[in-house]
Amino acid sequence: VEINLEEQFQARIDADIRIEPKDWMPDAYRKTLIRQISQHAHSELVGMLPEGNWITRAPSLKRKSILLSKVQDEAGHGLYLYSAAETLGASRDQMLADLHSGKAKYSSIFNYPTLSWADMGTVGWLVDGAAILNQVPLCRTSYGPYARAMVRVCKEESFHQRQGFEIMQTLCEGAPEQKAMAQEALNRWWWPTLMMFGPKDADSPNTEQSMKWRIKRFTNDELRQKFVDMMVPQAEFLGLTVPDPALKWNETKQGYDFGEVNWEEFWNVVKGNGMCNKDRLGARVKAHEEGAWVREAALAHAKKRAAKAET
Ligand code: FAQ
Repeated sequence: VEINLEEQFQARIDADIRIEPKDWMPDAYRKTLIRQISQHAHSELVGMLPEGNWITRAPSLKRKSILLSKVQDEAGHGLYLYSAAETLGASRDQMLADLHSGKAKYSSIFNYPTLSWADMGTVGWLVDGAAILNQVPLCRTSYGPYARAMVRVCKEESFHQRQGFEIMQTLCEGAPEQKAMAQEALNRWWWPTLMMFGPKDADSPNTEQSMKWRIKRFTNDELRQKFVDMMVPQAEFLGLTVPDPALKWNETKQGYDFGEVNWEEFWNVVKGNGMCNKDRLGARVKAHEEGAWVREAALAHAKKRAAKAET
């Protein structure tokens, strides 16, 4: 019977019929989704920290209010994603406990420090650019609640990316010192952004199965290539230099050849030894603990209202 169910399940996937929470699904499909969606949710939450660092130091009121709402959007994305993971039977308390204990992963990119205002431009332009490339195909992922959450997330991400690019453009059209700041930020963020797409396909244990299940629509290397091809002309437009001496247009493949990512650095950051891993987790745990009274108050209020409704 089990084999039959599994065949039927794959046939639905192959026909591009969405899988919904109450449908039968293989345990491994459920597990993979909980893994990916919760990591994605954690990334949104931890991803608030590098930019949160600049809210009090934004160069103008306008820049401050834009940055503030961008960071709030990221909190919202985290909440949609935790809800999507809950439809698979994961508990939010457990997911958060796994993040706080260091057991759960989140994107390597958020373990790098944001050292100058130009980093706000670069994070918006490059990091959100990478996020969009990865997430637009996820609007067609096979699991319904994840796909639907991605639609709104992608709309907000494209606004984020535009605002990042606009910061870069302003810096690049400004004083030589401003342009130098933009270049310096690009130099630090370029390679870590390429790492966001994950290990090379040959070293990616999850890609093959996730492609069969249409959780992923493109492989890590395919998305990384698309990203380089999209970003190089934008860097040229800004008058910035991508810090990769191996970067070269390849006429045959109609795309750029580029250098090798430092995979040792990538795994080191994933394992928890990046520049900011300890700071980031520390800040999340502190925020969670300091927010305990809000959760308690909300619960007490809900109980009171339920009791009132009974009488
Ligand atoms: N960092 O076999 P694969 C954002 C792990 S965007 C840390 O290739 P998979 C928006 C991977 O989990 C960022 N770990 O895995 C924003 C796996 O470990 P596991 C978040 C990484 O899942 C912007 C192992 O390596 N976006 O937050 C990374 O098939 C600005 C082997 O890898 C998403 O999460 C990494 N970079 O492919 C917010 C998108 N890469 O679990 C604020 C959804 C890989 O077996 C400011 N996720 N690992 O122990 C995905 O598309 C996929 O999960 C990939 C990885 C592509 C990330």
